[in-house]
Amino acid sequence: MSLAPAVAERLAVQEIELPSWAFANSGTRFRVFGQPGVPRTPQEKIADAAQVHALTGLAPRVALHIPWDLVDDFGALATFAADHGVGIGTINSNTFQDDAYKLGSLCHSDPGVRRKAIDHHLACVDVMDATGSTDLKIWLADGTNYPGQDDMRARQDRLAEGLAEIYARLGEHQRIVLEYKFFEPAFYHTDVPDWGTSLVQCLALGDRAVVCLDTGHHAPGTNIEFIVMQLLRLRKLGAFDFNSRFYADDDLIVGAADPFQLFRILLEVVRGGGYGPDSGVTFMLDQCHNIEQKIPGQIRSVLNVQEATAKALLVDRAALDRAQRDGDVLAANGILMDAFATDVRADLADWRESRGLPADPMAAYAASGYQARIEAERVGGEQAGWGA
Ligand code: LRH
Ligand code: MN
Ligand code: MN
Repeated sequence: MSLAPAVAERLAVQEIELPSWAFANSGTRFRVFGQPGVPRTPQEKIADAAQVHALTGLAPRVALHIPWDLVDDFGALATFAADHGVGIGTINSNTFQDDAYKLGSLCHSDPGVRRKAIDHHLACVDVMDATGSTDLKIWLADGTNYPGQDDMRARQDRLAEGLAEIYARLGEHQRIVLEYKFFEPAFYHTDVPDWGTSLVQCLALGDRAVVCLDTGHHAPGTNIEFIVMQLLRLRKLGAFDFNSRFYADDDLIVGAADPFQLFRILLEVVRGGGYGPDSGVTFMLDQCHNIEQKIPGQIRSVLNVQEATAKALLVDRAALDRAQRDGDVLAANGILMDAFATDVRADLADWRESRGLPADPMAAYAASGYQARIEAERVGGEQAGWGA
């Protein structure tokens, strides 16, 4: 059996951005674990990400986090990336690692702190201008730990005001993607805790403000594919941060904890027109590889997304529509499960080979000698920023 031409064709347009921070040292709240050969500079992170793309054909862009990836000349960094066969993707702002932001950033009660946070985002747009990036991803650690600590309503108003100033600075082809997260690091309330809040803030801004859905940012049992459906229906889903979780914001390998959930999410993505380069939906990984090797961890991750996508594309839509119209519950469910249970791995290996890629990218990386080379060449790799 081989992949149907229609499926193969659609898989060929898949693009998944890699986060630069996935390649650097990371860990938990309790310990950052160093690994030999990790990148010391943004350039080395990009070089590692380029390996993932070279072996899978799936990851043509690298997302940056500012200031983790600060360089003097971002234009030169974009050229460096292009020389390595990749581009610069989403620019992620960071207002969670500065003492000034202890009580918040865009939502802080002190106008001076809000000014600093807004200016940081304006500087991120300068980076986008230099790199050609189109998306400014905003995730805020803002929130409170204790009831009464601050005025939730005033914080929401300050947020709207700050976002409006940042939005006004965007170029015509640039967007804000506003990420939500239900808790952590704040535990009583979070200022952008859910897709509804993100949506409401984005609607107030305009067409070029859209929601980012990080798959790890929901309470256990949340029907994430329903959120995907609703945001696509409203044309307000802008991006995914893919990862997987067992308990909280685990940042584990996408598709590792719950491949069925990933399949269901991708099914709604395909159903709702969120798949492909012109859909307006950016696929990105947001992961850390604390105990496993980083480059193979990223290779496995993009392959997991590809595999789940292939299965989602396999669903017999016409048969499903018929079963749904007929109210045939078991037939409809069976059609989905047939697609999910299909083992597409051999077909995907053939498909890769037909495109001049290694059939088994994990094995190809292990055989490439790249890991031994970076371990010998690089000493003193840097942290992603976690626990720094
Ligand atoms: C927050 C988050 C957000 C950050 C990233 C490093 O938990 O998901 O996207 O920018 O982690
Ligand atoms: Mn995220
Ligand atoms: Mn997260």
